[in-house]
Amino acid sequence: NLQLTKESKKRSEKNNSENFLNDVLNGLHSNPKHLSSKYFYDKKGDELFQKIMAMPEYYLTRCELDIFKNKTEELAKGIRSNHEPFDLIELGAGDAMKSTYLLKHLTEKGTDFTYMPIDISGNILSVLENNLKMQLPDINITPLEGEYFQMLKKAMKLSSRRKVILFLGGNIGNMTRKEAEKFCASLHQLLNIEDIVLIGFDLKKNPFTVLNAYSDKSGITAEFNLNLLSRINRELGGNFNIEQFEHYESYDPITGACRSFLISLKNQQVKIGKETIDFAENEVIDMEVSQKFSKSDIEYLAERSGFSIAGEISDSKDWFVDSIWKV
Ligand code: AVI
Repeated sequence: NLQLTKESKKRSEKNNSENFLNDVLNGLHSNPKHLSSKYFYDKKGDELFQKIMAMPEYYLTRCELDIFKNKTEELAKGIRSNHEPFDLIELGAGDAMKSTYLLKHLTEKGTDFTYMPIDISGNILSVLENNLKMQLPDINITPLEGEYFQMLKKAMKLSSRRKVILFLGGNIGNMTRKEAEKFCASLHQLLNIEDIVLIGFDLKKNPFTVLNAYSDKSGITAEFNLNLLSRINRELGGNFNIEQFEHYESYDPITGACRSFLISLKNQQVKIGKETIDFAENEVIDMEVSQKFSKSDIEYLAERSGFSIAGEISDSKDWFVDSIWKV
């Protein structure tokens, strides 16, 4: 049995690295060139993201933490239904810093639930599991490593209890508007009538505040982006010269799209395995979108994907909102 598990793990690692290679080559052979920010999170990327969350400019984590620390009862009320047992599934759980407040509250109230954190990074999931077992030794936890929908389907098979989905941190903002709509519609299809989604949105605000959060003076966000090129070097046999690329951030306060790019500083050729990619001087790679929303943008997204809004809980500055959606 152990042998089987090992083999299936090896197979899935091979699949993952093949997908990574295909996505990278497709992206870099496109015009404009693009890479997917879902690949930011290797071990180094996880560390850099932890540093980002601690930066003074990066307000998102603190705002949502404010909600989870100070409005825990409101959150719990929003997701509980007649005190029935449920599965609490967190998409992109990371280190679960914020959700731990909710988990603690639910545990103290004697709520019957299983916590199922889903993350693409097995590394961060084991950190999370160790931390939680120390803080809340009695919690039922089933970590699921992989892509959101694959793991959600797995979670659906594991139990038939009511589901509460947490999708925090403004992760939805890392999808384009179209992708977000598709994602929410697929989520809606998968869920049942009593299920609830709690989803975090970073709100449109002073454009300087947003831009500064993604173009910090210390250069951590730049390093976070450049690390993907290093990861390609390490894992796919690339030879990017990191010094020859520079991070550029833009924010459009009308559409709410905050976007990260890497600029090639000269004409250059980069090898990835046997493939060669040409870069012109000043050519950009589109790296990431971090979409900001107005409250009506959120309503529109909920409606378009078949959900109705049952409540919204904001931080004290009204910069971030956790929206409660009913199927
Ligand atoms: C994970 N995600 C919500 C972050 C964001 O704000 O878009 C990723 C990030 N990129 C740069 N800084 C933080």
